[in-house]
Amino acid sequence: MKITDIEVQPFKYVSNVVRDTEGHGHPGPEHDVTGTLITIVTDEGAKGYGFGINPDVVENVIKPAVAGEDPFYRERIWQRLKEWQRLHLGVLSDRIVGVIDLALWDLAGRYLGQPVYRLLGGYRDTIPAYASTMCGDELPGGLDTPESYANYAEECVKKGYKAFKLHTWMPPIRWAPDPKMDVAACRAVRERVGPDVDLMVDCFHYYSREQALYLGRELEKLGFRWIEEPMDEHSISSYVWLSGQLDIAVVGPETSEGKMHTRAEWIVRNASDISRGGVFDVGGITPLMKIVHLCESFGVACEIHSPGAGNLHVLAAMGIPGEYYERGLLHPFIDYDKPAPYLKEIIDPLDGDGNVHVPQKPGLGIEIDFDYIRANAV
Ligand code: LLH
Ligand code: MG
Repeated sequence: MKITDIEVQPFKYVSNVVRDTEGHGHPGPEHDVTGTLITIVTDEGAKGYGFGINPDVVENVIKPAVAGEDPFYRERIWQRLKEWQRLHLGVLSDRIVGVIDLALWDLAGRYLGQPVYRLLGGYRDTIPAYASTMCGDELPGGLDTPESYANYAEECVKKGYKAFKLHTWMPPIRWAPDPKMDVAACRAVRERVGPDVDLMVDCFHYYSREQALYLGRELEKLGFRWIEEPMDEHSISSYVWLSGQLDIAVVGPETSEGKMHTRAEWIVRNASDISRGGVFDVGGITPLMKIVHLCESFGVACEIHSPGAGNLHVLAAMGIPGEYYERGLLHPFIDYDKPAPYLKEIIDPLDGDGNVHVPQKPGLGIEIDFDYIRANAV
């Protein structure tokens, strides 16, 4: 089998998530967004799908690297794209490599009539989820006060969630960041949901060592499960310093570049207690499984970053603790259960016990609404 083409179909849809000046998402007015559907096409009719690469990147970088390849040679294709990144990182991010890698896994699953997690080697088909909030805001009744976080946490627990993660306030909010406000929100949530719900925090990502230590020690008193990315992840020494002093688990790295190499360095330096990564942080399912096996070799748990089909299949194929699926980002004003207009259904419905179930359809199991995309083609 050979890859004969990679098609890109731009299309319009309406979104009500807006980005603030620092790039964080919040609820906002409806507006048009342009997306792209990526289709890997082969000479035998097998296809794999993904979203979100611009046509010029596909034309100038992806096609030269993968055209004519056997789509089942995922490792060779991934290694080649990684090599292309050395000189073309400006256009070929790990996110883009991840889209191609996921589309190749999707193609393999569709062709073989198997869900991706079974091709990876299945371990479980049900994964507990945590409710992961958007970053704090100043929307009345949204995520604007410690009490609002507590109200929302209570609502999530009523829906079945057994765990809740706060993304707290960050710039451009005038008074943020503020570790004391983070503690106030965490305390309000703990008091509201009681001792049996796992709680985590993902705060401003550029606190100083002292601010992060203060926050960590307060969270220990509140019985939090973990603290995530409180400092710039490029400073591994800062994380060694922090982890060495805290009892609460430090999770990371999440956004740091370097794929499995970075995770290996963090593990050998004891920079965190639990490792982290998601398919779009590290360049796909192929490298994320390497990270999972790396963690397993060192007896380190790995918490997977972000929702989505690729991460769900990896979680279902992990034989080591990667305890939770990150379901979000959630907000009281956003209906997460409503599928994006170009999808027929969401990938990760929540059951009443706070679990998500890995899709059993061939491939990644994303139900694409091809009619919608055709009707809204740009
Ligand atoms: O800063 C943000 O917007 C969030 O932290 C975001 O990156 C989110 O994906 C995350 O970190 N989840 O764990
Ligand atoms: Mg995070």
